[in-house]
Amino acid sequence: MKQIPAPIWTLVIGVVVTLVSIWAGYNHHILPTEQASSTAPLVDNFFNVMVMIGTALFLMVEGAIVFSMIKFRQPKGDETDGLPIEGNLPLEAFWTAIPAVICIALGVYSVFVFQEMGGFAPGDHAHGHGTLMAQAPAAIVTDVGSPMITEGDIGGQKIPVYGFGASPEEEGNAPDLAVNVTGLQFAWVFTYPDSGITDGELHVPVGKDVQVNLTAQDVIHSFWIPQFRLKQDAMPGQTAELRFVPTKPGTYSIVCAELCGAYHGAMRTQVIVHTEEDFSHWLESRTATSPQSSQTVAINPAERSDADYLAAYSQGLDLDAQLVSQLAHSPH
Ligand SMILES: [Cu+2]
Repeated sequence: MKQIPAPIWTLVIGVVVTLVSIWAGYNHHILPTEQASSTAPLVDNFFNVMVMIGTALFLMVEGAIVFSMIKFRQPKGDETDGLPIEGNLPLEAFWTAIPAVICIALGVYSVFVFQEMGGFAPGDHAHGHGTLMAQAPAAIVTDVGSPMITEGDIGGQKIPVYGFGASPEEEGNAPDLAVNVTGLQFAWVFTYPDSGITDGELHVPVGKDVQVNLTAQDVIHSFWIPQFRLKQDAMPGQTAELRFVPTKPGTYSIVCAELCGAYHGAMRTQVIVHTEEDFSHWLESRTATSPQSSQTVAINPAERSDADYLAAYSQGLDLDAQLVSQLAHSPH
């Protein structure tokens, strides 16, 4: 039988490795399946490409090892040493160059993803001409916790803002909705500067450009929404911005991803992505009803008052008394 020439083998192996790697890149099921924000596909595509490259490298390296183990096995009865091979400059240059090219390409791609996510533009709207000021005069100052947290351009002095700002398409535009978020041991508190609502859960409308202004009252927390593929540290004395567009109505977990104390594990809440109509209903229900009304709590447990929400966490914990009372009597 005629031997199959080496170039044909190389080609066939190359095609098989490529196909298997692409398949693995899209079928690894490592990430949470749901993508619920505009950021999620960007992050996932990047991750998928890394899985593809990783799979190809794994197959080639392991394949070469297994092939060599079989092909170059010591024959029975052969007690001689192997060939004294030392160094192969072209080969070494080749296998140094490939990882270098891969790393640089991934680096460039990651910068592109970072830019698309708004990583280079936190705080940019402070100089923009958007409608934020008209909509939300209190937008830039969180009214929960101390010290007073500001962001953006205050008194001509640029205060550093961390996180993710507007996507390139939205750059210079004000967000559709601003929410101030404070992390404290061991809960998240959400305040809506436009309407004065305070809640223990995050409510956002689908398809809208949402800006979260994130800070912490006591220690560093980390605000993580896995289905949004967003995670940002909440730091005492500093504001971080997270801007995103929720793309899928539903309820998703918000998790503290920074070990912040004894009850860190309980520091969870949820984000409810409403349809636009549901969101305005929620806004109305929250602005029309006094938070002290026990009826609100009784009618819909999902919209418990914040004092109620925090009660579970505050017992025996060192919760800031002022903040809790602020929550209980927050103006509506
Ligand atoms: Cu925490």
